[in-house]
Amino acid sequence: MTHKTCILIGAPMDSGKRRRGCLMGPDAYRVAEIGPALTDLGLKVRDAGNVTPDDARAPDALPGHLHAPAEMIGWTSALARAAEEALSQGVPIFLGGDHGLALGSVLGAANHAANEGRPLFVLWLDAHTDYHTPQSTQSGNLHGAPLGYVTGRDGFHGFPEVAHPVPHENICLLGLRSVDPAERDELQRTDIRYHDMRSIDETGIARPLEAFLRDVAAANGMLHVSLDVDFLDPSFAPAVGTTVPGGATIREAHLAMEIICDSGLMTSLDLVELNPFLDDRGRTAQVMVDLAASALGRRVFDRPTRAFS
Ligand code: HAR
Ligand code: MN
Ligand code: MN
Ligand code: MN
Repeated sequence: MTHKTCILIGAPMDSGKRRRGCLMGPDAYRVAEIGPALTDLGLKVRDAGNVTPDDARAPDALPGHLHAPAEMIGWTSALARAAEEALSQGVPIFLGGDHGLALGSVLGAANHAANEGRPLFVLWLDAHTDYHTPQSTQSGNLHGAPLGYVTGRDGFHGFPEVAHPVPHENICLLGLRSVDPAERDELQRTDIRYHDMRSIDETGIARPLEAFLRDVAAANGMLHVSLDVDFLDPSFAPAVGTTVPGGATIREAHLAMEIICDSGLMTSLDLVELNPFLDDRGRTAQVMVDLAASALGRRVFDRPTRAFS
C-alpha cells in the first residue's frame, strides 16, 4: 500500500462529548507537520482540508440526555461520504476531532469495502470500548458509541442507516482499561476480540495483534485502524480529556504501528481525541504524528518484509 496516496481529512469536531478543544486537532496535526512526515517516507500526500458537517435534525426518538445529537448526525453523514470518496483514491487519514468522527469514518469504510466485495476489519486502539448506544450511554457523549453504531446496534434514530454492519468477529480492541458495565455486559455476548491492559501486560502487544492481522490477510480484508490518544499512557500523551492511567507505552504503541505497517493491510486510519488545549508544548500532537509515520513506514533500520498470510 505504500505506493498509494495518503489523503489527510480534517474533522474539527467536538460534538461527541461536552469538554471542548478537540476541534483544534486538525490544525495541531498540520502544525506538527504530519504532511511532511509522510512525504519524507516517499509517500504521496494530499491534504483534502476539513470536512463540514451536514445540516441535520435530531428525531424525538433519541433520548434527551444526548449531547449534540443533530451535529453528530450531520458529522456522520458528511464524514462517511468523505471516507468513501477518499478510499477510492488512497489511504484516508482522519485528523480528529473526537472519537465521534469514527461513526462516519467507519461507516464510509464499511460501505466502500462492501462495494469492493471485501470484508472490513477494525482495529480499535483505546482505553475505552466505545460500544454504547444512545440509550445505554450514561454520559450522553456519543464519542463513547462509534463501535455500537457501526456494528449495527439499535437506537441510533436519525443517523444514516448502517447497511453493512461490521461483524463483531472482525473487530479487535487493544488497550482497554475503562469499560462501563453496560458495555462490558453486551460485549461479552459477542465475538468481538478484546485485550485489556492486563492481557497486554501478560502476553505483550505483538501476539494478539499479529493473530488478528493474520485473519485480516486470510480474508483479503480491508483494515480500518482507529487510534485514540488515550490508548497511550497519559504520561506520554497528556492532551486528552479522558486520561486513564496505565496505558500503552511509546514503545508498545510504536511496535503496534510497525507491525500494522509490516502487514501492508491498513486501508484507513483515524487519529482521534487529541485536545491541543490540554497539550504540553505540542508533545502529544508530535507523538501521534510519529505513530502515524510508523504505521506508514518510518523505521530506524530497513527490515525484511514479513508475510502475514
Ligand atoms: N464510557 C464513557 C462514556 O461513554 C467514556 C467514553 C470515553 N470515550 C472516549 N473515547 N474518550 O474512547 O461516557
Ligand atoms: Mn475512543
Ligand atoms: Mn478513549
Ligand atoms: Mn455478531
